[in-house]
Amino acid sequence: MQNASAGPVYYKGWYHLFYQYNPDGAIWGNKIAWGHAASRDLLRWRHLPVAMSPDQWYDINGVWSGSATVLPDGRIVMLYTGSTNASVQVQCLAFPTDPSDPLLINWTKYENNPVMYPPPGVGEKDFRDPTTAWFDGSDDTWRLVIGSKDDRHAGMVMTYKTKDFIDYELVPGLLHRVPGTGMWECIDLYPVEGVRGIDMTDAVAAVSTNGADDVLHVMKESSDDDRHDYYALGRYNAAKNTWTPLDVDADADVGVGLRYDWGKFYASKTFYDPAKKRRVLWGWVGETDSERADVAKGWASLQSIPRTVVLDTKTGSNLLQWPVQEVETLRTNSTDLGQVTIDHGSVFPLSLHRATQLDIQASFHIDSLDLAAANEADIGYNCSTSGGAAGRGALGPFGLLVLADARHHGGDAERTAVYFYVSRGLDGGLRTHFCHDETRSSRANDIVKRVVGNTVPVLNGEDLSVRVLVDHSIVESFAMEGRSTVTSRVYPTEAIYANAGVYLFNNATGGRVTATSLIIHEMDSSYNQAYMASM
Ligand code: DQQ
Repeated sequence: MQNASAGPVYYKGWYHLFYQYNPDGAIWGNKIAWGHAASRDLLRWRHLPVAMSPDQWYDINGVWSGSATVLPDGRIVMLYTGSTNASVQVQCLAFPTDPSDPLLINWTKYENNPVMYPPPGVGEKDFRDPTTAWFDGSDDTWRLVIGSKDDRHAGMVMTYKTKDFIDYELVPGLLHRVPGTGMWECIDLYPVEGVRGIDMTDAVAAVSTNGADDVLHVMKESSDDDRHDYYALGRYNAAKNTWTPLDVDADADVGVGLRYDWGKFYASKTFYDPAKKRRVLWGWVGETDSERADVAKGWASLQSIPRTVVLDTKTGSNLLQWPVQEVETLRTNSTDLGQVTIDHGSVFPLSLHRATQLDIQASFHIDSLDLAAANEADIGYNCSTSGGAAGRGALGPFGLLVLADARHHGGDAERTAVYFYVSRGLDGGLRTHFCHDETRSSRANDIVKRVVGNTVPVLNGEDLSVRVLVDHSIVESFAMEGRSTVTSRVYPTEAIYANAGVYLFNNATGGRVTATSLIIHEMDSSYNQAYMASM
């Protein structure tokens, strides 16, 4: 079983993914170790030996999540959470045993671990997942943050500073706290700008020298209560140890507002890729079938396709997530279907050679999207509660059916619907929703099937666009250039191999929708191009 990613890092030409791994089975357990894989391109991976096992008093109940910091001289410092023999959460230090090994196969735990204990007032089981550290020139210390919760069920973030990664000092005050959100796992804090990524250390240095904290910083927490990853944009000030959300509305804060992904996506982590000057995000995509099925198949959980993360400079209020460009190297047959108009109440099959692994790029235009139609749009739509792809309205739902039975559609034929639905808000303005309907995705009945999604910002004159990555049992969608994303695990039993198909559909009650552009790339499997052991 794998779970959260831990300590992703780029080192000597290789990307490293460490992840929470139970070598004993397909379920979570008390012997969690760090699994390890490495890649040169984020796509084709070499599985490597377990990097760290629970074998010391301070991590015998689990080598839990953590983060890598690359020091200016190139050395890696790895901080992770150990669950001790008394199940107390402590922070521990480890180093590559052989820094000249680009594969970082062997790891040495620091002899005087642990280096941090839960501070007074913090629960001994509420202190985990240290972040990557960054250098703050204002007092020449490295800073890092750790998530927790207080005794009133508020999620919170504490800052530590250190000069040598051995002695740590708790910085007074909390970096952030949001009532009612419970335990915050796998905190991430990083700067974002438009177009390309910047390193945390560079951003903090810019603030220290310019005195202006104008670089936006994302704060992300993984809510243990509901198992979703929430973020907000804000201003970070290292000297004052403050992070202030841009949007001060209580319902827009970390833990209650924006999510990275509205589907199955949790305990994610980013890292800065110095080779391509970008920030890369990975999420843990768990199973939605039963534990019994996972045990039977002998494995559980995926990592999402790695995503670049930048600020959406058009809206200024959200991130843009997009599959790393390397994904495009897996494209094989590409079909440009040009313009297709879909009448209300109709379904349009697309003729493809193979539809189990796809990269679909589609843009839609509602032909009747004028004021009259807007007045018809229904109020208060909600992806999860408004009837899914079968619930009909004036301006939706319309979009794609993927991993859909190519032999017949409708009724109980298997399909996963990826769609837009335009409705009216209480203020009369239009709202665009982007949703996945998983309820018909499989005939198997031991699966959690839901309708998931949320509103997505659409600016004046923009068509409704989506990129959908399909890979047998996972559908990852990026709406409006990545303003909103939805990931679904689906388990078709009939819409598989040659019987898998793709349809366009428009289930609105009136009007027409035009797919103004529709390009479908069939994708190769990265396994077909795996590294040889000798590489
Ligand atoms: N699970 C890990 C923790 C992390 C959580 C333990 C994420 O480090 O907080 O496996 O699911």
